[in-house]
Amino acid sequence: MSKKVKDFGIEKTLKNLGIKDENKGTSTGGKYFASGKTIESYSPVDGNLIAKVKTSGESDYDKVLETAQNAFKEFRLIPAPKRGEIVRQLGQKLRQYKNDLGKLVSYEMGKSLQEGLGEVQEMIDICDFAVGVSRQLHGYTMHSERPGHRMYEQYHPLGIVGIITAFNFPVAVWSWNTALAWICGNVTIWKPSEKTPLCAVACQNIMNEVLKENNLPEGISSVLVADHEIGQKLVDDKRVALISFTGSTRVGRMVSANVAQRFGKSILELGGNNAIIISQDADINMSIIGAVFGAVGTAGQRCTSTRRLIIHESVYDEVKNRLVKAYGQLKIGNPLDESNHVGPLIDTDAVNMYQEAIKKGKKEGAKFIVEGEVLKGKGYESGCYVKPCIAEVKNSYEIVQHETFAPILYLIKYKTLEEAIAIQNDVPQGLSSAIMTQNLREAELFLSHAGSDCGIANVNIGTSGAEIGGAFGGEKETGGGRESGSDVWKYYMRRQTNTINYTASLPLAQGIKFDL
Ligand code: UN1
Repeated sequence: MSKKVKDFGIEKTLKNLGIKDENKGTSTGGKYFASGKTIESYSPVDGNLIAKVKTSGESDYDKVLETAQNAFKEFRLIPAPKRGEIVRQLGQKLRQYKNDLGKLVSYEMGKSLQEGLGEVQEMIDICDFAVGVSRQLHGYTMHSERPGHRMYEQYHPLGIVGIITAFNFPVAVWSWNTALAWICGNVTIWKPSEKTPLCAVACQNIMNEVLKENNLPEGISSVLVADHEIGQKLVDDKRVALISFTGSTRVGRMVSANVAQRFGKSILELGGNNAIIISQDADINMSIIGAVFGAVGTAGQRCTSTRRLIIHESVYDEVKNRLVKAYGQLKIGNPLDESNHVGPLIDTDAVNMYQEAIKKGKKEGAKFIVEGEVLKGKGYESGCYVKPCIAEVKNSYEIVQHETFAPILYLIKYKTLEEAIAIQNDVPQGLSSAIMTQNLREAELFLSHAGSDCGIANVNIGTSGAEIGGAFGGEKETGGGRESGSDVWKYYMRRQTNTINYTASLPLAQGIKFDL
């Protein structure tokens, strides 16, 4: 461990979270399994090996599934508000571990410490939210068309919920799914990204404390640190009622087809290609902050990252010049050092993709006004640090139509708002979108049926940083799923319609006569 990282107290953080040099990556909350290969987690911050994790093998998989199945039989009988109490306790533990977990997120994934802490805050928020929802799993009561009949609907748990998450939000996305899945009476099996296994081990250690303190059966919350083959088994497994998948559109397309093939349910949270429209009536100061944070926050690796700025021709040069100036002031370096704005990309594969995208963009005609570069030298030894860059492009370029998980920002000029909205919508993805304007007519048009086609549409806010209280997700190639707030809990339950006849006769619906 380098001296620099010692200064940030990583060793203590790992200890507090129960991370050892070698960890067993699969746990049902009681037993640990580790018959698979060993993976090593290197930090993109300094390139150092943080710890090793033994993954689960084929034989572990069935044991985990069986344990989860058994746990479900018990867990579904616990009243929903009591299940909420368990989620409340998880939220309390997360408050206790917030600093450590936030720091581990920052060190293993590379996002800034502030964003790492923000991610843990999202976990705490969703726990609080889910506790409230645990007393509000409401269904409707309808009036029957038949006399002496009562009709209503109720929601029942699904069973096992499989959660497959990406490296960029290595803890929050698990909690969005798990907190809701549990209050709904489901048990969960989490397959985290192989790029951030220690974050998953830490969450599981925290969860295990809650399970133990409440004498709950093992199998309510399992984690499977495993390769994509085991992930595929989970996707194909009939015992898994719902797969919540967060990741690329390419993989999501396969997951969606495979789960549909067996009539399972899925929640898909796939790629975004998010734009901010900056109108002639925008507050330019606010627009610059929103755009820069959206583009370079998490080094451009959020699915909500701002990839495109669609700027009115009358303010185009001003916005462009101020962006160039702002990018000149960005400090790139160790994300645990709070004076830095931008940390590393997740690994050198991501760096290669960043370079490829720049090359491709240039070939298509992109004019770079802030050049990209892979940073070398002191503090950049991991090889994962890149310079955020800006290019003037046409929306039709193939590279602009594609989501590159890196801090590359594209500028596009527009004349009329209708044209800007058409450009904003003219990509295969439909996650997040925003308009910066102080003009009510523009704002409302953007939010109308003729406006943004995305799952998230903001006014005077950037594209990233959604609160957990709203339903999170997007349309088109983003997959159509919704996670976290609002009435998303309904995805985690099956709806049942009940009709009860409390008379001594049996009238048929639709007035059908059938006498014996
Ligand atoms: C993601 O990038 O996968 O809205 C999730 C945001 C965060 C979540 C992003 N609350 O940027």
